[in-house]
Amino acid sequence: MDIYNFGKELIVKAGQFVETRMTKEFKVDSKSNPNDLVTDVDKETEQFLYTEIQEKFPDHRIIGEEGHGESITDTKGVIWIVDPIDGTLNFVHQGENFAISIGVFIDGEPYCGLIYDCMKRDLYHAKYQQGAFLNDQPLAHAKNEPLSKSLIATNPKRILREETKDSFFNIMAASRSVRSYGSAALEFAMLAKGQIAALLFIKLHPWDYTGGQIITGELGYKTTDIHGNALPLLGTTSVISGNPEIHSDILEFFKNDKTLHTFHDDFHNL
Ligand code: 2AM
Ligand code: CA
Repeated sequence: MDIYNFGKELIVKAGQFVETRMTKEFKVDSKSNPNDLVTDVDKETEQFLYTEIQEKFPDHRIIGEEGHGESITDTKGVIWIVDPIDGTLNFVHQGENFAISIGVFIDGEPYCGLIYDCMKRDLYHAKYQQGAFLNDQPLAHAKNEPLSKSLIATNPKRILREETKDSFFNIMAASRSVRSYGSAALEFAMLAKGQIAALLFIKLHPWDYTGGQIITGELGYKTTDIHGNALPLLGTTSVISGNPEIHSDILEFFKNDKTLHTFHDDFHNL
């Protein structure tokens, strides 16, 4: 079985694991701050993914949100970038609206992207240059719409800091309206379905965006950082994703925003 088909089966199995495990008691801890949560289910699901991938493909490497692959510093060979639960706050507070996210890269080049909304049993998947699908249905190509006619998604709490709030306010004011769903992976899934036209994040990790970037990339959506640069596979970055027209509209807003650029580059230690 090839990596893509193995990945599709694996992510659904991991979803079944989450669904079963969440019905039993689990511990909730905080990480970088009291609102940055991790549960036993996040850790056990990452371990499940890790063990299954290692068993099938011993030479593949795995980077996960909950600690796997922390020492990886190059992108040679096959790398699986996994988020066992994207939207942990939704998982804890709502018991839904979270997803498992996987991006697979070969020598740093995209190979396939997978996002599984296990509570809805919706699998979003794409193999590089072979189209993107929701379950068995092909997803439609991106339509160009300007910011003024678009719904955009962002995380209000993260952009409300002093250094970024004005820049993001200007974009929000220029859009039709703003949504926030609490899972970057599911917001990429909504972009893939054409339900929102753009996503804006000041800071994400590769496990939050690689699956979604590959899937939406197949449909003609563009994803870069606020400068218009390609996103890294290691480290943190800002993320602007959308149809080509809105992506360029948003970068235009940021172009001469020196305050934002300075804050951003310090924030990501560039
Ligand atoms: P997570 O649930 O896997 O942690 C919410 O807007 C999105 O931001 C989610 O995809 C969430 O991923 C991510 N997120 C949560 N905490 C974060 C942090 N400290 N830094 C960057 N992204 C974060
Ligand atoms: Ca996570």
